[in-house]
Amino acid sequence: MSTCLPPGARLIDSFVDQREAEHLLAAIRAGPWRSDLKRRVQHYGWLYDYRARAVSLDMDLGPLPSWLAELADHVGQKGRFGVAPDQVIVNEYLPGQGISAHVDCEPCFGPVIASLSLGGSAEMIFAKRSGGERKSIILEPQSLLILSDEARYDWTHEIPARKSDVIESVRQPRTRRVSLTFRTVTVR
Ligand SMILES: O=C(O)CCC(=O)C(=O)O
Repeated sequence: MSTCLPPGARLIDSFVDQREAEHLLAAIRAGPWRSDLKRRVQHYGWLYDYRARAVSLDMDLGPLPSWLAELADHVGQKGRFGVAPDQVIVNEYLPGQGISAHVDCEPCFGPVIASLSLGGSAEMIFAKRSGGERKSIILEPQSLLILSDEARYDWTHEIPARKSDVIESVRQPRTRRVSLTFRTVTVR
């Protein structure tokens, strides 16, 4: 498996600094966790129905909270979203937890998706939907991953449910990782 990003993906290191990361983690700590998946999640802006793979008008949760709104605008600009993200899902991954291979709901969300990593690092694996080519990267804390074009639509992404990853040839135990995924809802 080659270690790099699929076409249309970008990784921005140190997108937030340590102070902002701590501020975000503190706000998330006090946020409304949902436990309907194997991992805990928080939904902001719009609720996403994982089972139906849908967002509908009655799932509008209102504007993003103030601690997220400015960050979402910044992500939207850096990620060239066109229309600023108005939905954020916070995922908490304890060691051993991951997210299965998927492409984010195509009719629900716009053409750019971005994910900010906080806390621990984890390997993300990309697989091309036709042909099965695979690539992988380590998502470092405070980095922002942006998926557009081919990376958004033609490749799945996955975080294997593992307790450790091999990083620079050394097996390293995972620690708690929290991610914020930014999307623009297209249901109107
Ligand atoms: O944790 C991440 O960085 C990715 C999250 C993700 O793929 C998702 O919420 O659909």
